[in-house]
Amino acid sequence: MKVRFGFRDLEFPSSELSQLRESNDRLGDAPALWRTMDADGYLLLRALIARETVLSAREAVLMHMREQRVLHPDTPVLEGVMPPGGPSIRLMGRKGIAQHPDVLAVLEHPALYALFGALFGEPALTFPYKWLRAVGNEAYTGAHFDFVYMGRGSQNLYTVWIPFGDVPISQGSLAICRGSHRLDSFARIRDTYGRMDVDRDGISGWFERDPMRIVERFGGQWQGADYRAGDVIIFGMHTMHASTTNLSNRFRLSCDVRYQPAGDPVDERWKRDGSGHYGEAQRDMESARAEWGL
Ligand SMILES: O=C(O)CCC(=O)C(=O)O
Repeated sequence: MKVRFGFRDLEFPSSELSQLRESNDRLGDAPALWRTMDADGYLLLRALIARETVLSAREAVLMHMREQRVLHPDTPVLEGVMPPGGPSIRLMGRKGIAQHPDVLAVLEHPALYALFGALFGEPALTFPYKWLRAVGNEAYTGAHFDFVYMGRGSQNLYTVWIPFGDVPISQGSLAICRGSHRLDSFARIRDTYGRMDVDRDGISGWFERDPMRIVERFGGQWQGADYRAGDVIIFGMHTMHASTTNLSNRFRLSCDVRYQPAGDPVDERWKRDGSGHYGEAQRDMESARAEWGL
């Protein structure tokens, strides 16, 4: 299948973009899950959440989008078709549609609390802020570490990326650079960019707009997947990730949320009354990378 990654056209699966590995066979075995997380930098868990629960959340988001007039008027709402050149919509936050009960039923699903409770060996908490996204045609997310956006609290913080519906790779889905969290060839990136804070350091967040350049220069392996409603992918703050480009005429709906041990410090920006991001990017990534010799 032809996909676009950043602005390059690639085949999937291929040596450039291979298939993410599933870890469902390790569910219930926390040490085995940790071994996979340590080796690969992620856990892809299929059907962790009931499909119907995710589809109800998808419907709630799309009904909201229809009310906001961002969907193509002459198409079925549940397909989430965007009008040519239509407006985008901001969905993230601590209020509004991101906190709809059907949406929270997915993002704070008991299966996620149970999984993280087992992984941490203590109760888990999740940030009230929810990064709900409707990603339009030709849009994608550049390669980055999540640490730069939320690294002030727990050292044991994890992202869960959750597709709101079936999201084929050609519609823009999450891709991981396997090995980026541990390979020696990424050490300089982890020690420079990987210690930044977008608000404190006034830096733009994406390390690279052209994700394939990362593996060409530093090694690792980009991996992606076609996702189904109910699947989740979990990764740590220093796993390089990006999304493929949405080549369809339908919004890609997804949400990324964070889990950590409940007893650990929490990045104050993402608490119930936190500020969210407050800094402005003063430094572009190109000049920062030149200073770091990257
Ligand atoms: O959904 C996306 O396009 C980006 C998600 C992401 O960067 C994340 O989950 O940390």
